[in-house]
Amino acid sequence: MTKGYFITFEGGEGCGKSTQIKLFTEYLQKKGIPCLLTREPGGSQGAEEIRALLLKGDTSKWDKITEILLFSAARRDHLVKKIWPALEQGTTVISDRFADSTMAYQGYGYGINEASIQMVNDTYKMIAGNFEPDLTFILDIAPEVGINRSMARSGNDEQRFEHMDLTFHHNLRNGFLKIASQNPKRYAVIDASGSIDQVHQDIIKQFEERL
Ligand code: Z5A
Repeated sequence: MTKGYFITFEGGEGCGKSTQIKLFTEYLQKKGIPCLLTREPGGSQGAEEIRALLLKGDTSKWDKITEILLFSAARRDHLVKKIWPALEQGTTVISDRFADSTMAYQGYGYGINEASIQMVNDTYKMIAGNFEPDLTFILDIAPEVGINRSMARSGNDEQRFEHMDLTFHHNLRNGFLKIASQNPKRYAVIDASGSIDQVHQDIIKQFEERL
């Protein structure tokens, strides 16, 4: 049996990942491609429990190393319980965030810190070896626009990272662009400032050209 593709969506706050993933999944389903939609942090029962620890509460709740370890523990559970078994069965897995978020948020968000970047890389190797997504979409948007979009939504108490200062969000955006520039074959940077339909069309174009 052929393995499924692993496709991830990344980007800063309110870049429109959830909106675009839903449209992309519908597009794959119409083509008859079996697919599974999941998210990080979370996606498996244990990882969803860790998600609540990470996303609720004060911005300074965890020190940086603890935060990297918690995201990584959640990712390991998600890989073992959900992502790897689905890929083995030939299902294409689409994840709303994955390991590039750890590099961008925990590695670059607080300002470039070689020790944190090294730790993010080392921890990933420990939990996942050489496994990586086949394709990653980075939805790029000015932080001011993205934060306004996400703050406009009501009833969301998972706002620990939205409350980081603007410098953090600019570091984050630059971090994602730096990650993408290191491997243009795997990363497709999408301008997320256009309309929902424009962004969707760009994603489909990149997907068809690359996979
Ligand atoms: N995090 C981390 O630090 N380290 C890690 O390793 C991982 C995660 C895995 C949870 O992620 C947090 O965890 C995240 C990083 C951190 N930081 N935060 N917060 P999340 O994915 O659950 O949360 P999020 O990034 O904030 O996603 P979101 O709020 O769900 O936003 P989104 O998925 O990017 O956008 P959306 O829900 O599709 O759209 C937001 C709003 O904009 C909504 O009202 C839409 O209708 C609207 N929208 C969408 N597209 C458009 C366009 N094109 N035009 C106009 N309006 C639009």
